[in-house]
This record gives sequence, structure tokens and C-alpha cells, in this order.
Amino acid sequence: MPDLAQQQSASSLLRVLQPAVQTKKEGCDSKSKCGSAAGRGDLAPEVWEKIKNHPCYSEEAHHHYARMHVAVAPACNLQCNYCNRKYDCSNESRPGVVSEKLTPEQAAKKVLAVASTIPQMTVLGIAGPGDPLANPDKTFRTFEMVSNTAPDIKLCLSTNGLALPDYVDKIQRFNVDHVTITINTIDPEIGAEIYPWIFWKHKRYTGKEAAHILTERQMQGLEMLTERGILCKVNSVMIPGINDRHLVEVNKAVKSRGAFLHNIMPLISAPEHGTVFGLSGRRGPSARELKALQDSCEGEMNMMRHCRQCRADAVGLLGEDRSAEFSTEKVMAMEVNYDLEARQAYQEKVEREREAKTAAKRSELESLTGASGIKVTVAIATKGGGRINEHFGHVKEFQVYELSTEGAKFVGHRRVDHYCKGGEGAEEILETTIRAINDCAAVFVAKIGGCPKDTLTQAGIEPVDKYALEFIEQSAIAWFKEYVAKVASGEIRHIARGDADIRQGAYTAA
Ligand code: CLF
Ligand code: SF4
Repeated sequence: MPDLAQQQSASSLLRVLQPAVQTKKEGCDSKSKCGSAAGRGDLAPEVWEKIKNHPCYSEEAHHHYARMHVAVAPACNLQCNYCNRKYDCSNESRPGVVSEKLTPEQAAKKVLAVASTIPQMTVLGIAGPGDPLANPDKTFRTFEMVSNTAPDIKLCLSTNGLALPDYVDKIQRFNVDHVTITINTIDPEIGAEIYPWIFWKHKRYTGKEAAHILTERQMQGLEMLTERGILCKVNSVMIPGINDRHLVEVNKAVKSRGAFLHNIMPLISAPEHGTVFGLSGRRGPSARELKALQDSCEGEMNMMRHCRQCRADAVGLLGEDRSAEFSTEKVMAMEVNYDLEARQAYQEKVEREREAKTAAKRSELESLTGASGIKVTVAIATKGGGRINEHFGHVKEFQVYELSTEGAKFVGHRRVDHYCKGGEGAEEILETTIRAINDCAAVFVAKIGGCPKDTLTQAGIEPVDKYALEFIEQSAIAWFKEYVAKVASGEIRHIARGDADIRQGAYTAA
């Protein structure tokens, strides 16, 4: 008997593999004005309203606003070779960390507890630890309870897309206006290397047939969502040797179907996670490989570069994880005081700070003239708020910006270990830190000790502490102007830096 893929008509297969006619109903039409880097004036007002305080959909918002996930969805309807089902979903969380699974009632209480404690928490996401749409009752019950008690919180969903077309109407009815679909390929041959099986319509499918069904369902779901004006982000895991070159095609296919943002994430495949890819030695990409792919995909739909591949129970700003403060035991014992007015007042304060930051960047940019053609990457020590406000020794992640005559562009982040834990191992930690920011010409910090300062300088990375507590972009542009002037005067020579390591794993509450 012919398999399902063979039964599909040629035109149906073609429809899946080729970019669709533009279905985008909203958004924007120039590269500089779209996606996660866009600002208030760049987007249609209704789109700006949706993304302005969503830390994943707006790169700028991620400095100021937090998200939380509730782990109400344990089951999954397919298998990815980068996931170990015993642990969390590696699309949205690090494998190797077991979540506390919650009932919808526990989840709703947790959302109120977090919202009362962290006024800048604006988004509730359901991202696992399995697939939210393989657990539809728990997922939608949670959304329903939260929207009844905390109507100012945006609802967000992340899915592999297999069940998506069946739930689009419900997603719209429940006012879930941000949906992420993980799409790693549109080619069944490649799909067969990523997905050993799917479970669909009470039957298990394998190989190319499984991959073909999955792609059709993902594309159909994406089109249905964008037709309804629901903002869609596509996550893709970059798997060197399998889909790294092909992701450019995926980008075209999802862009033509109206996806708002494309997030290409590095494969997480440490052997201790026990995944098929981890155990077979499949490596993740280097920082340079990841950036080159993101750059080549950047077009009308911007790339998300600030994803932290967070856990299915993550809480806090994207660069932090406060989930340990909100264990079920602690949440159930908490007195919850959900004060909408206090939350709004706090967020107004955040908006004023944001406006000050934008104005400072603009005025610094105005004096950045000339076209030197020089591009420099720098690392920033920050704990949020868009300022250089972290001590070198306390950094858990550096934010990385590319500086050019266009300004300062966020291009990623690098996880590192605390250098200041003190005692043994400090040298090794410093070594791994340097490898993580080896592509950077400078590191901006609030403070730094003499010893790491010397070692960084020897490694060709300039430690810069004169902008302590200042805004990141304004300071970086000011430094870049000096750098270009020094190159022009012959005081220094501009040299392209090397590659850097991407550390495995996502945010944990360690
Ligand atoms: Fe969560 Fe995902 Fe919503 Fe964000 S995460 S469901 S869109 S609220 Fe964000 Fe985390 Fe990256 Fe996901 S940083 S893994 S992209
Ligand atoms: Fe794991 Fe998520 Fe893939 Fe399901 S969709 S197998 S939970 S990574």
C-alpha cells in the first residue's frame, strides 16, 4: 500500500515546499522596521501594542519585561532527536532539568503569585515540558483561569505544530495572540533525520512520511494563524550537518506565510542530556556559524537573537531565572495580592526609563558620522534595564552587540560561569569566559578587578569600565566613535577577531 506521502498530490507537496503567496495581514514592509528590533514608530499601532512589553517578540523589551512559563503540558505527540522526553522540552528549555508539573489550578495561583512579586512580568507562556497542544485541556483551562483573574497578562503558546490546525479557532477564542511554532525543516528527507516518529490521528508514523505530515500541519497552522492576525514566531534548531544550510529555505517559507519573527537557536546536545544527537556526538554550532546563518536569513522579517532557550518553568527576565523562588510549596503558602494599579504604575516607570534610553541612543547616533566600514563586536555586563550595571566577576551571561556606523545592534548573548566564586578554578573560569567572548574587541563592565583586567587585555579584549551604570547602546556607540578615530589616526590597528564558544544549556535557577 502506498504510504501517505505518496498519496499526496504533486501540487499539495509543492504547496508545502514552496513559499506561499504573501498572506501577511499586518506587520511592516522594510527590513529596518520589522521584527524584534523594531520600535514604537516602526510598526502598525496594533502590532506595537502586542509586542511592546513581550520580552521575546521585542529585543528592546527584553531588557525591561519578564515572562513566566507554567509546566502544565507533560505529554508530547512526536519525538525530536534533540529531546530526551524524561526531561524538559529542549525547544523551550534545557534537557536534564526536571520540572515540577502543575495542575491548571496550581499554575493559575503561581501566575498571580509571580505577577504580584514581579510587576514587570507581562507574559505567561505555556511551552511544555511536552507540547501544549498535545495537552489541550490543561493548556486552555490554564489560559482561561489566568485571563479571568489577571487580564493584563499576555498569553503565549509554543508548539511543534502537529496539532495546531485543530486548535487555531480555540487559540483565537482564548485571546492567545502570540504563538511560536518550532519548524526545523520543510524537507521530508531532512525531517526524517530529526524526527523518528510522530503520533497523529491515533497512528504512529515514521521516517519521511512522518516528516511530510508534520511540515504540512505546521505550514497550514501558520497560515491559519496569520490570516487571523495572531502574531507568529518560528523557532528553528540549527543542527550542523543536518539542517544548517536548509534553514535559509525554511526562513523563506515561513516569511512568505506571514511569520513575524524567526528565531534560529543552537542545538543543545551535551552527551549527559541523553538525547539521540547528544549520544551520537552531533555538535552544536559555534557563535560565528550561528551568526552567519542568522545574518543570511535576515531580510524583511528580522531574526530573534535574544532567545535564552529557557525551561518550561522559567520565571523572570530572559537573562535570569527566578523559578526557584516560586516552587509549588512556596506558591501555595503565599498570600497573593494582585494589585493591577500597582503593576501599571510600575510599568509606566519602566516606560519612562525606556524612553530616556532611546533618546540617549538617538542623540549619540546623530554624532556618529562617516562610513568607516568597520564592524566591531563587544560584550556587555548587565543585569537588566538596558544599563551596564554588572561586575565582571558576577556575570552569568554577556550581551553581545555589533557596532558599526549604523549604530549598536544586539546580536546575541554568551553564558559564562561566575568568575568571582573565588578560590580554586578561577583561572579556568576566566579561560572559558574569554573563549565565550573571544570574538569581542572589548568588554563593558560596571567594575573589574586588576587580575582579570590584565588577562583580558593580553587576550586582545579591552576591559571598559568608564561607562559604569550608563545606558548600553549610548555608551557602546560613544566607545565605537573613539575606536574608529584611533584606527584612523593609526593609534591602533583594526583586526578581525576569532570565533567564540556557545555554552550548552539554558537558564536554570542555579
Ligand atoms: Fe515563553 Fe516562548 Fe512565549 Fe517567550 S519563551 S512561550 S515566546 S513567553 Fe522566548 Fe524562552 Fe526563547 Fe522561547 S526566550 S525559549 S523564544
Ligand atoms: Fe521534546 Fe518538544 Fe520535541 Fe516534543 S516537541 S519531542 S517535548 S523537543
